[in-house]
Amino acid sequence: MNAYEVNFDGLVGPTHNYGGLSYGNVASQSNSQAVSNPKEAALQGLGKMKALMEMGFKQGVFAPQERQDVAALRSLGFSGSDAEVIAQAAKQAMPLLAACSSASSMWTANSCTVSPSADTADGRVHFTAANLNCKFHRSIEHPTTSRVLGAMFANESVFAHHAALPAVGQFGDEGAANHTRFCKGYGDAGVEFFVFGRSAFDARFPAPQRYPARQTLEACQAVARLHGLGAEGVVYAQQNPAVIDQGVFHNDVISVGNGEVLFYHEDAFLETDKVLAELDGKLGKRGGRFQAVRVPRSAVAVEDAVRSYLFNSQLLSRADGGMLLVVPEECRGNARVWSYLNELTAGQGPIREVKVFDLKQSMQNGGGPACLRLRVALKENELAAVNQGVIMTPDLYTTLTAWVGKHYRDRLSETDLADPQLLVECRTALDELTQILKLGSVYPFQLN
Ligand code: SUG
Repeated sequence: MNAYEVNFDGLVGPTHNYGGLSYGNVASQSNSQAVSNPKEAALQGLGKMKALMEMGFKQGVFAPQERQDVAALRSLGFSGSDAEVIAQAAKQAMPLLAACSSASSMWTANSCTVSPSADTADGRVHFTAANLNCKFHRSIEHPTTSRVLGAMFANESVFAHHAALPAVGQFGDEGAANHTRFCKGYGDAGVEFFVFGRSAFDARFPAPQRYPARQTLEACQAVARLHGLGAEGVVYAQQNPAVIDQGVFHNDVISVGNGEVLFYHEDAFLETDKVLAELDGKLGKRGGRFQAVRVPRSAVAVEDAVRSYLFNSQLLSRADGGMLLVVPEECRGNARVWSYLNELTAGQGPIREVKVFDLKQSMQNGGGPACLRLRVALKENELAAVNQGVIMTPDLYTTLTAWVGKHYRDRLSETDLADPQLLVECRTALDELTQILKLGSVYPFQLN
């Protein structure tokens, strides 16, 4: 049976702004308080989805969340009407209002971890929503994420959904941003690669000194158990704490994998040789030939990787067997990275082509091409079971572009987050979106 990788990209929500909310994420911190352009952000994301669809890749859309999150503000003690809640928060605790206004659900690589059916004990595609427990503004995403995932992948005979892990730092889970799957073909049993930043229960593992390690070993192990993955199909690796301290807050900022290929920076992991040997051995037993493309620090320093987001790229299999790397414009803007990429594609390796996209609005919050997409490997019958309302088509692209044009602002500053009209605009837009994407009622609000 044919199988495909489908990329479900987050549609940027109407409140996209620069809140400076993510300590340890260099871009988020350095663009704090800048004025954002939500309309441009959404159109940049849609532009990438359309381009990939036109290149023949299967593309889906992942709906944004309602923000400002009035229910979260109420849980923190603000009260009255929705407008009063927002006004009180703006007056007394602007950082909380900013956190409850973030459009961060756009980075769907953090929505959940997915195990394709060929890897799982019960032969279903498994999803575990990520608790995103390290940052308050992200920790409020998972209940709605679970509802949206349930509406996209609704058929219980082929899809299994797990709630987020317990919401404590010991089970800190950032979803697919720290998870890669290697396989010969998308429908074959693969090797799932879980990368963690620290262990919560075993002091023998080192931890970063400066910035938080968001993903724990124990979270990775719990997800593997929930998904029914056998030990022969799983490899765990620790991220190098030194790179976390340089701003590599997720593993997808320092490596990306697809098919039989891992594209990684030489400083990405601890015990790299051992990790690569295990991947090679386990993929070999599943009929694959593991290929590691190592980027030396002499060619690209970690700092350049963090600035350009070279590794936060999408590594895609073309029909001819070669691979395409989808990178952000910032890679072309970095002379060392760009010259490395030119050498890479001129060589004999598996990566043959580079395509550049302008995703500046998202990039300024630390979200590149790979953050914006959730990969789901699906067999033909599973793809047919997906809610077809979320599959990108030329018509859907046209509809969504018009929807953004109608509902989104082209300028949002911190003071605008205090505007109760923003909430009305967001609810009106999302109400229409649930009909466009055929999602049913996935949002907590009710329009009167
Ligand atoms: O969690 N930025 C996100 C970026 C997520 C990137 N995702 C992956 N690497 N897969 C984060 O740090 C910044 C929001 C703000 O500052 O307004 C933010 O949440």
